[in-house]
Amino acid sequence: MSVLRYENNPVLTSKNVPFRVNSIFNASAFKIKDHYFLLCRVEMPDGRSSLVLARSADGLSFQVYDKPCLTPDMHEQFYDYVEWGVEDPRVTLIDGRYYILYTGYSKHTPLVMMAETSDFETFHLHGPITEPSNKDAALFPEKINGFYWKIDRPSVKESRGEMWINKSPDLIHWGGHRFLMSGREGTWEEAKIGLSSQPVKTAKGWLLLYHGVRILGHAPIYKLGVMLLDANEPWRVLGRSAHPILAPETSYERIGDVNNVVFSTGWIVEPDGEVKIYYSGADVNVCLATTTLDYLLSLCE
Ligand code: M1P
Repeated sequence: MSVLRYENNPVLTSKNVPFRVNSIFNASAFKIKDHYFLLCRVEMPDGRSSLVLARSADGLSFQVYDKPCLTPDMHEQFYDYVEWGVEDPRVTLIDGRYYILYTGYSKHTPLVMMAETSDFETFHLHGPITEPSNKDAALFPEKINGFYWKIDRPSVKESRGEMWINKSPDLIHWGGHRFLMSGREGTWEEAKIGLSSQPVKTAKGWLLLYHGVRILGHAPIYKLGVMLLDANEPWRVLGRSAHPILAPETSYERIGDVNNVVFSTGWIVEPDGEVKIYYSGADVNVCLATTTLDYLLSLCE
């Protein structure tokens, strides 16, 4: 087994969006009943990003909604922190409600915002839940040791790129910050790493997708890896893939707004153990690759 690209990739491009955008990419993925949903980042003509939903009956063919559901202008008292866009959503279902962690981009540099919804029509906006600079964040889907847990990536501009983990009694107040993982020197992930998709509970621990970056010449190459955290002590890394599980190879991953990027913010684990990884190529589309939970876990041994 390996990770297989869907033959009809990309599943979404700007041509599938029923309003004017520069691009659609970096989609979080989840299922409601038997329907598949992607919460996608759309870069609007002015260069600022918003979030829009897309829906599918089979996880392959998606219909994009006719307008964004979350925009910078909807943020009212938090506008200062999202003035330049809302980006890269990661959705986690906790106790029947959807919590979206996303990047708020502004003159303050990126930080992590949180919104809560049950229907993706009305949102309770919690505002920033980290200080700047921070991004690449997602919540765990359940309490562990009596606390909610979050992974994020504090970074001062581009000079740091490590994943950290922290906990909260109420999803608002965060503490207990711990270093989680950095990129391995001299490898595909040496420049920086960050969480890709929300943690998934398995019999062996918490499985996570992450991205690693290496700079070749002056340009970054983004690839995907997997890692496994202890079920009860999620700050303990049990294993990680030695090699990337997906790297830019095809023209739709090699050429775009940012060349040589595969970047994911969402995956779905099916009841039979199939894993659908939704990812973006070159920051201009949404693509699909499939694999199995067993294969990804075997890479973390
Ligand atoms: O261009 C690839 C990605 O670069 C950034 O991600 P990170 O800060 O983790 O390196 C983000 O701008 C992301 O949106 C983009 O896809």
